Amino acid sequence: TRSTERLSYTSYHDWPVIEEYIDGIAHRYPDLVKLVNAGRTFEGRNLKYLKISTTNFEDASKPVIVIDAAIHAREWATIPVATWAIHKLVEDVTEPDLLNNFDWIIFPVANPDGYTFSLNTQRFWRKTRSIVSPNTERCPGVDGNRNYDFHWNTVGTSTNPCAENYGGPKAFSEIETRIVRDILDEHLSRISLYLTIHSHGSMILYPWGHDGSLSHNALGLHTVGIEMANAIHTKALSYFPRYVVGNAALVLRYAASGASEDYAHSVGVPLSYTYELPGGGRGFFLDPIYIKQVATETWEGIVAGARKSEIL
Ligand code: ING
Ligand code: ZN
Repeated sequence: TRSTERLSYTSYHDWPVIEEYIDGIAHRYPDLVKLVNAGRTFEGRNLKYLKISTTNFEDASKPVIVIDAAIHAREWATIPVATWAIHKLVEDVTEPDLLNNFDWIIFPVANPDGYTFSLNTQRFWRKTRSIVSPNTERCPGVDGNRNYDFHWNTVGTSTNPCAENYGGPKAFSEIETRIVRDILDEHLSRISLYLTIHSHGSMILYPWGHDGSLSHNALGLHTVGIEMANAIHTKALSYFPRYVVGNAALVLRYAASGASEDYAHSVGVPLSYTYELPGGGRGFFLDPIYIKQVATETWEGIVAGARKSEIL
């Protein structure tokens, strides 16, 4: 049964509830939203994303903004940020220019197997749940943010399947990352902004994360990053720390390769960022009382990033 309900922002929802919401949105707004069933996870869940367009997405007439969330299982707060973006583009349109001037691809739960395992079994689970060869049965899963094919398996990543940052047996071993790769590939010429939503740390990070060097578009990346952070701050709680904007490796003080943000930029997306949401003092356990706050303030950042991406 498809839900006609809006999603609540006072608690975390499990994957079936979010899946029903995604299906329901596509069903209720067929002129605006197209559901893409892009594949199945190792454990058999459907990997679903939404294409949102006021015209025909396939006309390829507008810039595209791509957002993914929850590639890391334990980063629960990233999911309501993605579903709130859907809500603001479809159910409660207060910024019509964002809908009229852009096409959107939103992939709200990139790793539903891992998310489900984190909800039910092991709160701090980060990876997917795939068993990539018989010898990894003891330690399933690959770190989706080390699995992209850009300087894959070189730094800040592990070849040990039991490690949290295991990069996988090869680049793009995971269906979850191949789907994002294929989205980028299919729409590359018109993707103006790519955001991968993580938690936590109140940071907006940009390439290159694998070595701390700056890209040809560093000035644009930094300028738009600051604009997004400033926009978030117009709605943020004074209790939350200010966002820090900068190169991923420099801000984090560790380099890591195979991340989606670096990959997207390497293939030609001009503006590519990792958002590290606020933890509200409790890290991955962002208190449910702050879900709505984080969802709404982060939306301001997305709005600012989209508008700036059009100008640059
Ligand atoms: N943080 C990211 C991680 O995968 C990151 C940070 C972004 C590293 C971009 C490298 C490049 O470690 C979280 N919270 O997962
Ligand atoms: Zn993460």
